[in-house]
Amino acid sequence: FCQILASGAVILRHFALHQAEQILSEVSRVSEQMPFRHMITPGGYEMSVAMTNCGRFGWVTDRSGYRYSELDPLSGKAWISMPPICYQLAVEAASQAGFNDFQPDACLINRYDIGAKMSLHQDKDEPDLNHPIVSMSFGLPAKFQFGGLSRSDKTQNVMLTHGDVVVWGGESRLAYHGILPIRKGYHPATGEHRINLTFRQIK
Ligand code: MD5
Ligand code: FE
Repeated sequence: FCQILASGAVILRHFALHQAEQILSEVSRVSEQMPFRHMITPGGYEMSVAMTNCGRFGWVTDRSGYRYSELDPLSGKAWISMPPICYQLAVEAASQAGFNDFQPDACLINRYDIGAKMSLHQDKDEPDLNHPIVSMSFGLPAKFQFGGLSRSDKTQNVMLTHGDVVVWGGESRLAYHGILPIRKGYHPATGEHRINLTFRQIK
């Protein structure tokens, strides 16, 4: 079932539930070769969220800034290709939300340990903001903060749970958002973690 959170923001509850085990085993396979790491923001802070990528492009940050890179800065090698099951489900989710020409070529994989958070920010490193972002959540639940186009706009909290998929497009594409610190817990699929995949189209 499908909920409209705001103009352009569609929550597909449990949309990835049946594929969860398969997707999480692909995440393990990717992270065996391209391990999760805590990247450094341009301001010099270590992110509490651990990240890796798959697909042609990966999102990276270091002291010189945020960018998409075809190479993993740790290994110097190209990222692992995007697993077809992930690609297909992301395309299907985008299509359910009315985006019929979404061809993701970047998948950022976020691993949140207990206490990890992501402060309020906008996703604006992608060259074509007409493409949506599809996000899939697995494991421990998260309280997602969803705001407006200004940092100071009031935010609403939305719980994202195992198997939920959100399509962020249209007017919500540039909305401020964040993840409040993950609360202590255990999920049978991920243990003491929340895993989030975001699919983006760079080229
Ligand atoms: C997460 N990740 O749950 C979120 C899911 C990130 C990030 O924020 O940048 O890796 S993506 C949420 C998102 C993307 C684009 C727009 C909006 C939300 N929004 O308008 O709220 O780890
Ligand atoms: Fe974001």
